[in-house]
Amino acid sequence: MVGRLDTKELRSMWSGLGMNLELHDELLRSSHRMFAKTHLWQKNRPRSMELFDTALHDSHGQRVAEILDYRERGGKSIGTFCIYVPDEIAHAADVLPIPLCGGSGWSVTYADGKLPRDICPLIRSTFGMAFSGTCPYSKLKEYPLGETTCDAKKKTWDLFGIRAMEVPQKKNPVDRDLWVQEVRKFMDDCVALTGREITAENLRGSIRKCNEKRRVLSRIGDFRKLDDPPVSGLDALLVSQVALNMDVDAFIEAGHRLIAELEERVLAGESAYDAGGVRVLFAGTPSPMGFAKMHWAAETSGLRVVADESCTGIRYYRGQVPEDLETVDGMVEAIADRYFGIDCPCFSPNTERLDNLEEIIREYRIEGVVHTILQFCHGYNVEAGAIDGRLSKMGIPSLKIVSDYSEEDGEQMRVRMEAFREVIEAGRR
Ligand code: BJ8
Repeated sequence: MVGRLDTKELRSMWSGLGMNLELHDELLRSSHRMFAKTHLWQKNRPRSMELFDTALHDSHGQRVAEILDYRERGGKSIGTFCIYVPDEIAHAADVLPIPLCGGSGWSVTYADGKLPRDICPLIRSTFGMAFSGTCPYSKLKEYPLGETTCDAKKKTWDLFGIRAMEVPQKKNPVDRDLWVQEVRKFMDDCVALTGREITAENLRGSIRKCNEKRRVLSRIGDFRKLDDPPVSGLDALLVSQVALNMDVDAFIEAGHRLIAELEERVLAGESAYDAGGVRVLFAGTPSPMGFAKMHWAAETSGLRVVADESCTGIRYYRGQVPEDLETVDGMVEAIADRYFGIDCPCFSPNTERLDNLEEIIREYRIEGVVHTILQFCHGYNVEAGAIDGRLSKMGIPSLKIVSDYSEEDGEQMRVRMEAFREVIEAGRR
């Protein structure tokens, strides 16, 4: 357990990691300003959201100190960029997966010159942080591990010599076999890093822990199905964002505290929202902090974001791994199958996603869908057309917004969200 670091100690830690302190101060100022704007206007937040606010602010500070301490005690870690990397296996081998996806508009231009400007801002932002010396995790890993999802990512791994797991592009039996082999290889690589043998017992323990984390997220999601959700879409998104990097045990504990409070709020009839509002689903690319402006624009325009289907939403926690399997082999296959079920648009065809969306729309009584798409993400952008085909059969209106992590278009987005709310309200009459 690492004691809480004061400002002087944090700065000395960042210097020790070779970071550019001046630029990092700028990055922190920009993130804090953005967070205050997008989240702190909310009037009736659950008290326990403080735990997640702190975890978010700690992601470049106290969390880094925890990981440094863990590594000094002999622990190993790898950097990841996608939810296809199976946490269960990494944890069972005592390897800590650190999510490296950037999500700040501030760092995007620092990738210019090394990456084209007309590719996804998620990739530019991630590498912009590394190139500007503002990513505290640059030195905190044995290696970064990419994955063969979209073209922009694949070519970036090639350019910088980053190894990658092969995620197949189709879901036929032959693709499933390939994926199981990749997961086995990942296990061998993790074991080679730490020398810790993976036994049925430690793998089962790791499966249970990851399942519990998903159960917590799913339970928080369930509260959003209520007529008057006790937690806002903005705060539910924050919980998911934090879940990616927070220590798993600490996250589970904080999640249970939030759940207990939400139960009390439901009994007391306390909602996160004012009366009225239209229930919408956000569908599309992952939403790191730089994209929370979309939730802000919606929830300050009378829309209630009651479900997120993205990798910072239901896609991250849907599907569990059975906990009663006997052998390591059986567990590895079950883990591979759970991850193979993820419905990312990198798959062709991806009808699973349409079916999953239909189910979410029914369960959460969705009145409209907002496609939130990161600029230059062709997978999500093109797939929105297929989704709209399914939505029109269900009589559900949709709105597509393509944007990046910059702050400039926030007001313009609010105008579009307000107009969308009016369309849905008019349809109710
Ligand atoms: S499972 S969505 S985390 S790949 S937004 S970099 S796809 S151009 S992030 Fe993703 Fe895994 Fe799929 Fe989820 Fe490319 Fe699109 Fe950028 Fe993306």
